[in-house]
Amino acid sequence: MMKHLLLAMIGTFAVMVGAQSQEGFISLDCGLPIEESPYSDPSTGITFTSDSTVNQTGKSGSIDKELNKIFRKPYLTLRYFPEGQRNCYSLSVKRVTYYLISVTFIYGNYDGLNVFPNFDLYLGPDKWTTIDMEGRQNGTNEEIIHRPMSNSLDICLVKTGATTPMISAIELRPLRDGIYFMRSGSLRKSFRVYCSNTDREIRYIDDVYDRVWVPFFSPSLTEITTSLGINSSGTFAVPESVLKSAVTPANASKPLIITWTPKPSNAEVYVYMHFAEIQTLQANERREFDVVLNENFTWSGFNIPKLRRLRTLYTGAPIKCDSVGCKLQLVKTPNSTLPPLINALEAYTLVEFPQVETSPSDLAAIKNIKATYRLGTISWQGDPCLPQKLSWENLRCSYIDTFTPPRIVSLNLSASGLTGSIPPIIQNLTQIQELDLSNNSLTGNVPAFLANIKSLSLINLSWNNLSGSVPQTLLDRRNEGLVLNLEGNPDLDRFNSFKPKQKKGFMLPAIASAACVLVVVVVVALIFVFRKKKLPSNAPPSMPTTDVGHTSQSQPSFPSNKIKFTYTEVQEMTNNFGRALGEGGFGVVYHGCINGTEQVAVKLLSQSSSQGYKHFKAEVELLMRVHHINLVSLVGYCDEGDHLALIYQYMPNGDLKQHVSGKHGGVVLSWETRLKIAVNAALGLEYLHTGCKPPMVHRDIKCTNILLDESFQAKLADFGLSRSFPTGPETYVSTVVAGTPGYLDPEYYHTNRLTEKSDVYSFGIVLLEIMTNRPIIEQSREKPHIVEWVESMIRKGDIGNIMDPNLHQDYDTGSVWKAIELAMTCVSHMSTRRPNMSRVVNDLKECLISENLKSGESPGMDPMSTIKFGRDIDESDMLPKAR
Ligand SMILES: *[C@@H]1O[C@H](CO)[C@@H](O)[C@H](O)[C@H]1NC(C)=O
Ligand SMILES: *[C@@H]1O[C@H](CO)[C@@H](O)[C@H](O)[C@H]1NC(C)=O
Ligand SMILES: *[C@@H]1O[C@H](CO)[C@@H](O)[C@H](O)[C@H]1NC(C)=O
Ligand SMILES: *[C@@H]1O[C@H](CO)[C@@H](O)[C@H](O)[C@H]1NC(C)=O
Ligand SMILES: *[C@@H]1O[C@H](CO)[C@@H](O)[C@H](O)[C@H]1NC(C)=O
Ligand SMILES: *[C@@H]1O[C@H](CO)[C@@H](O)[C@H](O)[C@H]1NC(C)=O
Ligand SMILES: *[C@@H]1O[C@H](CO)[C@@H](O)[C@H](O)[C@H]1NC(C)=O
Ligand SMILES: *[C@@H]1O[C@H](CO)[C@@H](O)[C@H](O)[C@H]1NC(C)=O
Ligand SMILES: *[C@@H]1O[C@H](CO)[C@@H](O)[C@H](O)[C@H]1NC(C)=O
Ligand SMILES: CC(=O)N[C@H]1CO[C@H](CO)[C@@H](O)[C@@H]1O
Repeated sequence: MMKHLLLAMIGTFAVMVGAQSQEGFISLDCGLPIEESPYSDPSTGITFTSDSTVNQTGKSGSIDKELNKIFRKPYLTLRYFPEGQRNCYSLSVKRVTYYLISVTFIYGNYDGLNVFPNFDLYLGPDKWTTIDMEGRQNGTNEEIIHRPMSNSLDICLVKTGATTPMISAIELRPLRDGIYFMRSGSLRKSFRVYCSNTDREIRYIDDVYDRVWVPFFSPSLTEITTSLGINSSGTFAVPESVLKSAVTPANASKPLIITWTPKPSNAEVYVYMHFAEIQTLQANERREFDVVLNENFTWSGFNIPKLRRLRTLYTGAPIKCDSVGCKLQLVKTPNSTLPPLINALEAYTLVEFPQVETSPSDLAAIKNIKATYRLGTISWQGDPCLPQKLSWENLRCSYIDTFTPPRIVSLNLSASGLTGSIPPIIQNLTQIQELDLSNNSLTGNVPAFLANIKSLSLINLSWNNLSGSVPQTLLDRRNEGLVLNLEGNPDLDRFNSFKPKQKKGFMLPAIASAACVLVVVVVVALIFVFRKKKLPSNAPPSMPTTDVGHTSQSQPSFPSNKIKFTYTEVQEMTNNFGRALGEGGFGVVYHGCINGTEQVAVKLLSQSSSQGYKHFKAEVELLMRVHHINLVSLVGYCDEGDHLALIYQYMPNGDLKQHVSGKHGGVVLSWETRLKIAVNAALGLEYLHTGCKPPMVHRDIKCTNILLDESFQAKLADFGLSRSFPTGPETYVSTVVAGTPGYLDPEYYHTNRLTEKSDVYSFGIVLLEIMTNRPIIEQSREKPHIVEWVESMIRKGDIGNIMDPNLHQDYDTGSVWKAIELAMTCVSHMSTRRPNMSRVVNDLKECLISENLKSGESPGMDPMSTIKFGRDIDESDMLPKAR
């Protein structure tokens, strides 16, 4: 019964061509001479352009003339890449949009060698698949549903052996959000078929997304067709022509079985089954069957409505098939008078692309440098740092983990024939440590901005034609250990001449981290002070934890007295604790005033309990170390006997929770304001995770810990549970799981393994909360936890019901949809599938942009304006269940 499904590239029927828009389509005919571009593909009406319109390397070729009759026009020419290991197409795309990406390879003995190529295909920094064309006379095709995370998408061919990589066509089609919903990852197509005993392939213009539907039939099946219309409206937008035929088992009492082997066999499989009753049933007739997929997914007593209307059943949770393969069985129930039926079927496997691309600012800068100097280096294609083994020549990158963008730390353009002046764009490489531009023909001054790149420890400008004087600021940097080589520049002013420093091998770490070390020293000293004071009392000794700072070679220095207050001063500033603002973790918070003007919030620790003291210490430590506009700042503290108090800047607008729930003045925050607050909070968290060394985890992100100042600028508060976490391969294992129920990362709960991804999870919950304004856990709900509840609503197609009714639908659906998707990705069960905070910040900004554009958009331009997901599935009880 199994049928291997190869994309039929031959003998396609002509499709009527309409003037329907191909908006967002990218259709590249590789190797097509530029003068023949663009043209309209006779078989589909799709406009193809030559790949010369996007910049790339390689040479063009044509398949054997003998084969010209069999293949479609876009596949007659190709581009091959005899030079370099990696060659890329860099395509402009809309970020965070789902694309159907299809690449086609037809060898056609273009080189007369009759050797089928074998190479790797990459999508951005990650490997997509291996293209092995051995024996593929009819060529091969790969298709994936993928969401690019930046505005540029690299499709790269990587030479892995003796053969030369080649490609015939690249096609990208933007999809409406919500058709193929994934919390993370991309869907690689196994097959997409419609059940019909023909050889006609259906695609654009029948399918507005240009999905290619190939016919599927077998002698063990019976085909039924209809000439009547079918209502195929709904999320999946399956073309009516696809639904006009269906199959049933040839022997009506046997089940209908479809099997296939996913690649790899242990891949997570996603299946979409499309059903429409196309026979006219009598009153006493009934078609009902069980849908079973490898025993993991079962839908019992499925019946298609008698109306000719599309119904789609899909695997909500991924399924794994066993080594034998996937087996879909449609089994007639005893009550059914008719055999099972199916019209169309799609199967995908999940591919994870976990690697985060090189930092966008570094990427923009290096691309600019490449263009400025017209660097033709063949290796300078695709992502500069990734994959590591293919990183660009002449530069080095730093890598932390797969979800932290790599940074460029060294650029060596020695003897690269550079002319002109040193471009200011170098400043944008903010983490560069070594810059070697020696032995070129650079002219002009030595720019002063080089002194501002704090990370630089080596600058080699020797053997150029630089002139003028050397900026004093740059010369001064040598005192900090900067190695500066300027020899061999005859016109360089010798007035403030430099002496090449002999001090070799001494290099200070970047200033930023030096400052951090200093602060850590201060903190260590502070802890020391606290300990000394606390130990004699009966408070349990709370040892300074080793996970905060470990360097202390210099003299301990004490925090400035300005921030230390006496208990009497605290009493005074709070008017003897006259006005309580609320209860925070481990203590009551009072309103206060310093010098009669500066308003403050004073947290008085209830008891000198071990927990309270630990909390106090952790918070002081953190707030002394870190400063960021989106973190609440510490004005001072009091540590006098048993009196412990923390004094913060006052946040007049209270916490986010009050605002979302309308308990703060009853004013409903608009969706735009909520998004802005989310962006601010995300920036604060991003700073803790990446801007601070060692990185910190907040551990208690929730709406009540996001405070708002007078202009609704959000700041994170309550760092009592915060911890720094190691960046190495080992993760911090905490003995006590702390945090707030509902917000707590389930993975952390089970493993006690602390990473910044736990904060990402909690942040996802915050996002859901500000969208829905519903309790995180509500036992009376069918799905008590908010994540499951939202998921069930998405499946029901009920976006309106997800959002806070107080918003009165005054929001851009596209913006909301992106935010929901982002939140759901943040709350992925597996921490590796959650985005990092930099990505969260970017995505939220994206949501904000589309929300801001809301008023200005023209109707029909917004692909999401009519979104209703899962509309084919009427009832929630239609949801597939995993068994
Ligand atoms: C190529 O396609 C033709 C026509 O469909 C078919 O007869 C032939 O078997 C195919 N060749 C291979 C190697 O699949
Ligand atoms: C198709 O079904 C949808 C409901 O799913 C309905 O709104 C629409 O009017 C129907 N179209 C036709 C032509 O019957
Ligand atoms: C149909 O299947 C049933 C059950 O497997 C079998 O008894 C019957 O002989 C089959 N009929 C035909 C025509 O093959
Ligand atoms: C699915 O079922 C197969 C047996 O058919 C089992 O081996 C496999 O572990 C199951 N996978 C999941 C994800 O439930
Ligand atoms: C099957 O039909 C019988 C009798 O009509 C009925 O009692 C029973 O509930 C039906 N079963 C299902 C699953 O619909
Ligand atoms: C370089 O950095 C500046 C300031 O951050 C920014 O405005 C500019 O757009 C950047 N240039 C490029 C090419 O990214
Ligand atoms: C840069 O490359 C040249 C040769 O390619 C090498 O001699 C030089 O040491 C390199 N510079 C640095 C800073 O590594
Ligand atoms: C400079 O580069 C040239 C080749 O471009 C090389 O022959 C020469 O030795 C280099 N000089 C120095 C000082 O590295
Ligand atoms: C600077 O470049 C020159 C020429 O390439 C080289 O001879 C010299 O060793 C380099 N100096 C340093 C400090 O890398
Ligand atoms: C479209 C585009 O960017 N084309 C450029 C490709 O690169 C050559 C030089 O290698 C330029 O001349 C083209 O303008």
